[in-house]
Amino acid sequence: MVTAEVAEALPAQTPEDRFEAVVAAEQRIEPRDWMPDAYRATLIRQIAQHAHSEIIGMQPEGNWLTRAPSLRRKAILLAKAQDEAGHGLYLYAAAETLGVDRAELTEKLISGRQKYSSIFNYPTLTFADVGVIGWLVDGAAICNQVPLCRCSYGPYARAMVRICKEESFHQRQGYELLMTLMRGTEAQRRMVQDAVDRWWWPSLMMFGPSDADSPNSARSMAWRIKRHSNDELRQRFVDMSVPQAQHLGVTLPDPELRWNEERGGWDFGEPDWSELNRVIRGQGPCNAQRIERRRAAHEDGAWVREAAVAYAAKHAAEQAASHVAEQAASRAAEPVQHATEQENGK
Ligand code: FAQ
Repeated sequence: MVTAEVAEALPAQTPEDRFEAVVAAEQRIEPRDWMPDAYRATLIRQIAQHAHSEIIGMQPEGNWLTRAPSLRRKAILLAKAQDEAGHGLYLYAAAETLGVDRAELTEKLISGRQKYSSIFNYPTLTFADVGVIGWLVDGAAICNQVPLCRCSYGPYARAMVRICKEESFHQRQGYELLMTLMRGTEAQRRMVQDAVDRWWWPSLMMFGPSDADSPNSARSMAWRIKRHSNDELRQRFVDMSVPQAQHLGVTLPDPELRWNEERGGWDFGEPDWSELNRVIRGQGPCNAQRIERRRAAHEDGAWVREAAVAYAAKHAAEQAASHVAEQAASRAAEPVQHATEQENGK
């Protein structure tokens, strides 16, 4: 394997060669390194989509903040939504290292020119949905994102390390909520099963289209941005979730689900790809509502951005003025110092 040190030492190395060698050696590409334009564009597309998903992803759960059944559940949910806002911010910051501006990315989201995960276009009808989002949606996010901690682009990989730790906490929170409901009344158990029935297939769709229909996978895997294909990760998620569903006491809504002894994994049915395509195209149950809410929040927040810019300008002007004053004071002190040195016979 070529290491970066070896790559560095190669004579007459082109930037392209160095890029390829660093990626092949499992080292990181950093913001100031040369990178192919298409690599940069792919990262901006994926990181922006990921950041938008975290921000829009607060909405379905936010629906239950004022109606959580206890103060404890409300505090937990509020903390989870705050984590998601934080994830969005790390990811926008990672995207900015590639030379794009966060304001520009937000504009692209609210004008429909950039995507966010299909999963957040489904409604949260009962409080059990909050538990199922934690268990299945965060569970799918973990399966997809743990390998991204080894992504070839440094700032994205590093952001993912912290995000994954928090997602794993979120998943356990969701599972604990569901376990509590399953120990409750018959009506609560039915509520959990109903939520699982509605969220199972959309969770499988989070991994993207099947490998045969995934135009970006091959190149992203060659560049070591993605480390596994969409289908590989989907399989990993099913294998992880089936025993968890059994332990919980719910049925996954897939009649084709059965253990395959030969491959040591669960066989499962084909997701409805036409539904995924509809949701990605903006025709899911809540697409219009999600974007409208995001646009309103952005417009309502205009005064905060203006205040922050005004404060930054004032702070910079104050710093510049104090720098000028310091320089003037040190120039004024110079002749005195010179005279003192002469007096001392230096
Ligand atoms: N939804 O060629 P591929 C979370 C698009 S965060 C919408 O396979 P790629 C935390 C795709 O962009 C969840 N669009 O694409 C949380 C591409 O369109 P484009 C978000 C989708 O990039 C939990 C086209 O289809 N996670 O859950 C979807 O190689 C709870 C062709 O697809 C990430 O973003 C979809 N499901 O693979 C928050 C993880 N699938 O751009 C709150 C990082 C595909 O060419 C509560 N992203 N598309 O026009 C990835 O790993 C990848 O981008 C994939 C897609 C796997 C999503």
